[in-house]
Amino acid sequence: MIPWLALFAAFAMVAPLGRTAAPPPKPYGPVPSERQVRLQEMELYGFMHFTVNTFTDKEWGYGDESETAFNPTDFDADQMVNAFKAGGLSGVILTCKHHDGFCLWPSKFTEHSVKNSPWRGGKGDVVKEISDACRRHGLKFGVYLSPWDRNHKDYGKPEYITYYRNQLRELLTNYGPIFTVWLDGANGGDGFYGGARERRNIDRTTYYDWANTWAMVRELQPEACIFSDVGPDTRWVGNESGFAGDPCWATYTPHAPNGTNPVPGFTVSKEGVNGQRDGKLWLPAEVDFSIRPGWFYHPAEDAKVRTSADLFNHYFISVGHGATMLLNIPPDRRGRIHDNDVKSLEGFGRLLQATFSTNLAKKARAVPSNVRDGDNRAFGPLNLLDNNRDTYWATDDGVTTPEVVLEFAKPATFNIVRLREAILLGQRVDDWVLDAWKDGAWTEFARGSAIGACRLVRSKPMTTTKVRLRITKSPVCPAIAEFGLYLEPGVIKP
Ligand code: FUL
Ligand code: CA
Repeated sequence: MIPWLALFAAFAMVAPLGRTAAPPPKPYGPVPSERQVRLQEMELYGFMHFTVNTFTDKEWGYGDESETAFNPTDFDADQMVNAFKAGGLSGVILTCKHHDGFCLWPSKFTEHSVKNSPWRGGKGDVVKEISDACRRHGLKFGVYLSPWDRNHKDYGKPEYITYYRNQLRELLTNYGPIFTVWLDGANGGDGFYGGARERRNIDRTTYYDWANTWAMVRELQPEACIFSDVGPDTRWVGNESGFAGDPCWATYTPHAPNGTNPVPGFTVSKEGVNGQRDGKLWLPAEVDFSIRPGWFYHPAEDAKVRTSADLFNHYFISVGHGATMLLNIPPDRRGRIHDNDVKSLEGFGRLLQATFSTNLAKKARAVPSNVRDGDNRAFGPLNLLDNNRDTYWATDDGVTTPEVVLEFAKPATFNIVRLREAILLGQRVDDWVLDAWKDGAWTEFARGSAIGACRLVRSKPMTTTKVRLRITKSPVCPAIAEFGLYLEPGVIKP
């Protein structure tokens, strides 16, 4: 039994009035690991795309860029990390090396790095400065290390895999705790490759030998998640436009386009958008997209920064569909986050804060149609309102379509509903409906299928004394961790 489940069991044993312990519901289907739960609970974190491209105005450097191109004029890690923090982001994933092969840290294994740039007289280390700033400001730090390397002469040969692992080892040993390792599946073939200037095609199913690289990550940073098209901890949602499907199941079976072995860069990526109800793995989707049209900073895009309202909309269709939101904000040529991006992030952070800091459901009485084990408090409805994802309302095993009503003494006005399942017990619910009490009768205002770690419903504002959640289909008894109601600022027109 994993410790978290042991905790559930222990909790269940503290039944009131000396009642005997009631077993918690049995997990259903694939369940998350602790590291996956931790990542899902982060919900929203940031990408930082920075390299020679920032200075050459490119998205994919060819690999022949001079190290002297990298020269931020006013680098400030605190300013950047604070901008991420203002947006409510809980972590930063830095492109330590992008496809062009330039390293933002002074790697021992190449000359193609900050150590040969004019920045900080060749003594600088972007990875160190950003990871230290993250720790100072309470954000987690993660690494992106591009498997495709258009600079390295050995790319395509076995020697390069040794090089790649040596670099990953540096990143995973010298910069403190890493929350995620981001493994990009991209490969465009042609590159500089140490002057060869040719096309190098690799067999993606065998070349990288991912199993052994993953094992190294587990050994060096056991708490870190690994992202790739096939996991093992998080999957690509299959688009870079900023949304997860509805539904978006955390359960997923990656498939190769030709029916063989799926590997990073070789999957039917559009399946990532919804996952599959009967997916074999717990592999939640991560929604990566940029605050600007490009991943890297381009001066011509300064007026094309997404607004706070736009980011907020995307929160509902990523986090609100059970995925995590990975928002890219690229540093500019100073080595700072541009003012337009900072303003947008600050506004976004304020919207999140103003919306989710007050859970109106806390004022309600939750009245369920059934509680597991004859009203055992360990599974009771108060667990829906305690802002704790580990406690949940559950019903008896045979009761798979229960309902729970939030009753208010005075009418409440809300426009957002947040549902969470107790995901340590798997993704259980198939279908649900929400109703509000209106003019003496129930009126349906939303329905859906997957719930998972988080399901947000955003609608027009409603004022009512009763809100009802009906589970209309579930293969096993539901285990619902949270049922919250919120009102976003500005939706009520004066
Ligand atoms: C893609 C890359 O090719 C883009 O440049 C970017 O890094 C994005 C996050 O992943 O595969
Ligand atoms: Ca709870």
